Amino acid sequence: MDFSLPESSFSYKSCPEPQKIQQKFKEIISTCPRNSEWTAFTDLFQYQGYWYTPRFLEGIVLAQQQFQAQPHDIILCSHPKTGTTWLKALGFAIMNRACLDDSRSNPLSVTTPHECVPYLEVDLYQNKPNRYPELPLLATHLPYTSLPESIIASNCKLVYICRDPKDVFVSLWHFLANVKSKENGHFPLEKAFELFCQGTSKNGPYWDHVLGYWKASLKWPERVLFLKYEELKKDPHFHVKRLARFMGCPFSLDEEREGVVQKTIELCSFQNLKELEVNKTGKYSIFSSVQVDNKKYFRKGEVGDWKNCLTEEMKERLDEIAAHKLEGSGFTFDFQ
Ligand code: PAP
Repeated sequence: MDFSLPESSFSYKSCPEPQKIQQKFKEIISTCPRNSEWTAFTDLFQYQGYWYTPRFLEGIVLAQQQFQAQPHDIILCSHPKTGTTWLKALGFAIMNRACLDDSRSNPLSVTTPHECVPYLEVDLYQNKPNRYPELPLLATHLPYTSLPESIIASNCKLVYICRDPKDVFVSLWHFLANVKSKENGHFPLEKAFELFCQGTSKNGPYWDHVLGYWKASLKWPERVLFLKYEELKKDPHFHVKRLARFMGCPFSLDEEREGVVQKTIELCSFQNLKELEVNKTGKYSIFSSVQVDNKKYFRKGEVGDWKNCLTEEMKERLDEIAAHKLEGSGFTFDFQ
């Protein structure tokens, strides 16, 4: 596969009526519920039951209006901080395993996983085509019920990853912690926790996000693969093979014998990715004016790090909320 990024290879329809979409976005943002307590850059806006920053919301409206999924597309879906970066790396490595041996030209060694697999809502919004033309992988933080209609209609495959809510919250809080709040102070853990519990956090409520994909995976198991971060950590060999099979590119017996599964796991491991120069010093442009240090996507990569941040009371509360919200669904988190 040619790993050079073409200037304009996007498979999205070019936007025929930008003003109409801009108008729709303005209408939505002027009428939807608004919350001023969430930290950092801006208020959050509630759209179709979930909370977003205005920039993401604009990208979502664009994606919903414009995105044309292809039947062979594979969309990597997740709530923020549940293992997106890892899943992007694994998806990319599995699909391109025949050409990843040369570490100098291997994209996963020289670019961050976020550049290997673009975000649907972010990249559409940015209008900066950066999709590998032969690679059917895209990622999104959108909840199942807000996915563009063409994704559902095209029958393309979805892979979802979820994680213990306590670790999701702690990861999210650390990510935001050194971003200044509107009052120019840090975002207090207790305040962030309260909002996360209420579901008023970026892309929240988290449990609704999980439930949407969980139900879809029960209904259409051949179309929606549901993964848990904790299970992937515990038995990467099993789940990486499962992922490859689901994506339509199973590992052959020869590949298994030659250790290709293990190599893929090691290439995408937290330790390997974290130590790469690009992930230690590089930056990822979420939007043209917002750059994030790549190293912020590689903090600890552990199961149960919440124990270093949350009190027993906070643990009980979050576990209880999650158990209550998921009651009757047949789904449980792997609580640690
Ligand atoms: P995003 O939604 O902003 O892209 P996402 O990748 O979903 O973030 O989550 C980041 C978390 O995944 C971080 O967790 P932590 O804060 O608890 O440490 C990050 O360390 C972890 N992570 C990143 N890459 C990997 C990996 N290869 N293996 C395991 N965990 C990883």
